[in-house]
Amino acid sequence: MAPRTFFEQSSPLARRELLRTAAVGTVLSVLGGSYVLAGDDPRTSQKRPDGRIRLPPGQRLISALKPMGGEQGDPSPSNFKLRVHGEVGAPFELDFQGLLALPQTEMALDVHCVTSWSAFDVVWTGVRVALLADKAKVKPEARHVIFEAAHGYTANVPLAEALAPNVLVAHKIYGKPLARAHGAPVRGVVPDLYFWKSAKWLTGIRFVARDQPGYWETRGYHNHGDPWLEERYG
Ligand SMILES: Nc1nc2c(c(=O)[nH]1)N[C@H]1C(S)=C(S)[C@@H](COP(=O)(O)O)O[C@H]1N2
Ligand SMILES: [Mo]
Repeated sequence: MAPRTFFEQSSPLARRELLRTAAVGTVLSVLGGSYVLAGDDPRTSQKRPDGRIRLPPGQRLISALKPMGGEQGDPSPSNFKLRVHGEVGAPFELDFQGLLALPQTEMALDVHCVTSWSAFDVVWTGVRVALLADKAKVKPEARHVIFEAAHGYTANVPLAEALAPNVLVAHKIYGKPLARAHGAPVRGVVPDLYFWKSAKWLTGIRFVARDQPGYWETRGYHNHGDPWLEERYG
């Protein structure tokens, strides 16, 4: 028999007591039956390859990205230009066709918004920032990457973290072009930092020697933004 939820048959007081004492994913034995805590998704307590628990502390899982706003850029692929520049030996510019002509990566990645929602297995398609860095011949002086977006929005990421294989310049989500609200035509995706680091309406990738706190980092948010360390506020 499939386990029923404890909530289907418990009083509000019992629920409260239970929630106070039971951890996420707890399987309960009640009157001989077995019950899984309602609202829990077993994926939240999985271990990642890096050993961390999949759902960072203080986050709750939702089923899809929430559009979080921001000053939108031009969504038209034909007007798109991406500058790859800064501390590099071979700066270049890509138009949308140029981006598509590079080797593409498709990955299911979890994202974590500082407002406390997370979404699992969001499928992105795009080009690795590491590949753009190689192509631009990043100089040894470079230590940080500034993701540049429409209307002056920026987000800073340490170089080593920006070169991780799951950091993308993405143009598709679940195999379809990005919606305008989610950054069309192209956005950054930096899944292991809070989602404000994933700049929508991307216009540039700039490699810099000295760190340069970006839009939210200069407005009270943490300079780094690691969800597992709850680096929410600066
Ligand atoms: N250009 C730009 N990028 C941005 C933002 C923004 O305001 N402007 N907001 C950030 C924040 S705070 C979050 S949580 C995510 C939200 O992305 P979504 O709207 O696709 O969920 O985008 C990030 N990227
Ligand atoms: Mo956010």
